[in-house]
Amino acid sequence: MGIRTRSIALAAVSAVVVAGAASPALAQKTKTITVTTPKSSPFAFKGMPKTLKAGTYRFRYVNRSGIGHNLRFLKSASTPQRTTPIFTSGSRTVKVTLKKGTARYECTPHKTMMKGTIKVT
Ligand SMILES: [Cu+2]
Repeated sequence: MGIRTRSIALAAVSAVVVAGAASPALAQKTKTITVTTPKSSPFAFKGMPKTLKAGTYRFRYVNRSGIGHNLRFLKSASTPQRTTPIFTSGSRTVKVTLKKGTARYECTPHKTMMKGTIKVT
């Protein structure tokens, strides 16, 4: 039994480990939804869906307004409370698991005009 035999055996083990890890990770990949507040519409959440299937989502909130905003999901029967920090430029991400019902979201400093709901089916 030389060095060559041993290398082949190790290569086979590595291949099995990689294949086993890749399949479940792909199947459970969290969907990312990008929501943007553009400069031209500095108090809007553009790209926020009106309806979604129940499940876990990553919301990537892009703020191009230069105004301090956050994207906050309010606690309800379908939504746990989750929020990005308040920030003025760039993007932040919030991960949320939605259940069937109505999910509510807002920007905390501007909640009278920056708010909405998602129907979760
Ligand atoms: Cu705001």
